Order: sequence, then C-alpha cells, then structure tokens
Amino acid sequence: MTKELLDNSGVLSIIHVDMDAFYASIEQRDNPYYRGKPVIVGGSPDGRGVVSTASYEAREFGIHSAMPAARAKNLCPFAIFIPTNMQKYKAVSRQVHAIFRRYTKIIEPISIDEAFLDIREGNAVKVGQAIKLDIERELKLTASVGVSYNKFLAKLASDMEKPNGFTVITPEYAKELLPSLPVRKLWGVGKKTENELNQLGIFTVADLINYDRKFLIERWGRRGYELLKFAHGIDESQVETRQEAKSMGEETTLKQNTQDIKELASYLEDFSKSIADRLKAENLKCRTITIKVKYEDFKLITRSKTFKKAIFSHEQLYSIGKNILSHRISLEKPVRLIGMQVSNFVQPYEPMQLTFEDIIDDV
Ligand code: TTP
Ligand code: MG
Repeated sequence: MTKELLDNSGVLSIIHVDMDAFYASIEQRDNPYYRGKPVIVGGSPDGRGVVSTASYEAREFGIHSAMPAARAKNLCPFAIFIPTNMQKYKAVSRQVHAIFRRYTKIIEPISIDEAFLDIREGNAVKVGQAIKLDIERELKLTASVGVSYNKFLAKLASDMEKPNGFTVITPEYAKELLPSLPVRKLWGVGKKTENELNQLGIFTVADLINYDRKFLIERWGRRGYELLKFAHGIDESQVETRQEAKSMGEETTLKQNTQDIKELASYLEDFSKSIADRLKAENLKCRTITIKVKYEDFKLITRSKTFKKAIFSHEQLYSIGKNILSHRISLEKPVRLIGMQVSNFVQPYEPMQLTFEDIIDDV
C-alpha cells in the first residue's frame, strides 16, 4: 500500500461507541434475577414476534436480533422473554449522549445505541477511555469503543473486541489488519455484493486489492472505487452532527379500543409527566403541543396548539392536552392509539460571556 493511500493524515480523532446487547443489558441491570441468564428482549414466550436483542448468555445458544421468537425458544427453551420498553431504552440513550457531550459537540447518532464522535481537539484514545468509564460508573452498562483516524475504521474497531471492548486502529495496525479481513467487512458489501465478489474469487480484502482495478471499476462504477478506498483503509466521510430533535413525544396503543374520555385523559397525564421530565433533562421548553389519535379504522388525526409563552411543567402540558382532547377530537369512533407530542422548542436564556472582542467592539 502506498503512503498516499493512507488518508486523513492518520491522526486518531474519530471514536465509535456501540453499547453491548443494549436492551438486554438494561433489563439485566435493572433486575438482578436476569443477570447471567439467557435473556431475550422482544418477541413472546408463546413464539410470536421477533427477537429485538439477546443477552450474551442467550447468544451462546445461537439466538440473535431479528430471529423469530419461536426459533429462539426452540434453541433455548428456558430463555427469559422480556417485552420491550422503548421509553426506558430511549431515556438511557439520552443519558449516554449527555456523557458524549461532555467531551465533544461533534456527534453523529447512528442508532439508539451507536454514535460517531469527532475529537479534533484532545486525545481521542483518552477521551474514548473516559467515555467508556463514565458509562460504566454512572449507567452501570458497558460499551464497546473503537478509535481510529476515520469513521470506517473506528466502527470496525468497536466491533473487534465486543462486548466491553476497547480497540485502537492506528495506520500501522490498519495496514496489518485489513488484508486478511473478509470482504463483507467493507462498507457497502452486503450479501449480494459478497456473493458476486466471491464468484470472482475475491474473498478477502487482499484479494480485492490485488484484483484488476480497471475491471472492478468498470463493473461497479463509483461503488467499485469506493470499495477499493475502504480496502485501503480510506474513508473521507465526516462525522455529521445531526440537528437536535425537533419534537419529542410519547404514545401508546391501547390494550382495548375506547371512547372513554377519562381513560384517554389518564394517558395524557402520564405522557405529560414523562415529557416534562425529558424537557427538564434537556433544558428545554416548548411552544407547541400536539395530540394524536388513531381510530379503530386506523384513521389518524393530529390537533395542535401553539402558544406565545414557553411551556414546560407537567401540569401545563396536561391541562393543554386535556383541553385539545375535549374540544377538538371527536370520540364518535373508538380510539386505538393516543399520543402527545411537543415541539417548537426554546432554550432558556443563558447569559453569554463577554469575550475580549465584544468588549473592544463596545468601546
Ligand atoms: P445492536 O447494537 O445491533 O445490538 P446490541 O446492542 O443488542 O448488541 P451488540 O451491539 O453488543 O452486538 O442494536 C442496538 C439495539 O437495537 C438492540 O439492543 C435492540 C435493537 N435492535 C432491534 O430491535 N432489532 C434489530 O434487528 C437490531 C439489530 C437491533
Ligand atoms: Mg449495540
């Protein structure tokens, strides 16, 4: 590999964090009885649905995400099935992000338990270790962390020593590691491309690098070129900070459809409390409140109210929500789902620190 093929100057500045067996680990943390046992989150013991994730103990039986629950039950009849509690997992995800924000503003969330961080200033290896330790001490959960000089390699790294891993891929290590990897480890190689490459006799990254370059680019065009770049450990994509969430909300599908306004209002009361907690945790207030209702025929309606004054308390949210429900939502048909959403966020005023330039400008 020639030197010019090593991109991004080889500076270790990118971190990839992926929580271990995320939903299952949270359930094991919160209930000591589940610890050390094969635990399946999602699907049900009567064999319906699919597995969201499985604890590492359950994985030893061959159980994995997206597997039909019936098959999982066959593989491990004494596995413990736990229903998903998305509200809880989302709350933990927000706590993990609050830890990230202590170290950098450049964060790209990839999924509920996975993100890239750009550490331009500072030492990414030390920051990676600190984040891992904060997660362990404060949240009593483990994460696998990868550090490298681009996103592709940082993600490859975080996956290498899962669970509870910490892996650094330096330019020297990348040179040694990449050639022996199977081609499916390259971004953009799914099952179909893997088969096509295998048919050409390309199984490892080294096979790909040594193959006729012109042929690969002719056959796959831009994608072929991209594949070769990954094969050489090159990835120029940036960590892209996502916009802050534009809304937050809660909703629930009712066990039984209802037209009872009291029952529906009691859901709004619960939602108001948890939304108010989330607003507080994120130091936000909102100006728009939306109530969403899905009827038994699956017709969905939303009704919103926007205020000049910012709203944040659960009492305010509940009273506005109830008002929308009583005056603007017909209960002529039974309701199967109710939700509350807040948006139009305002950040409470924070006094700005005067910088030297500000003072000079003022003169
Ligand atoms: P993953 O990070 O893919 O899996 P994981 O955290 O459970 O296990 P590990 O990273 O240690 O391999 O996904 C994060 C969560 O997303 C997972 O806990 C459950 C959820 N999920 C699904 O609901 N369905 C799926 O098919 C996958 C892959 C994940
Ligand atoms: Mg994970």
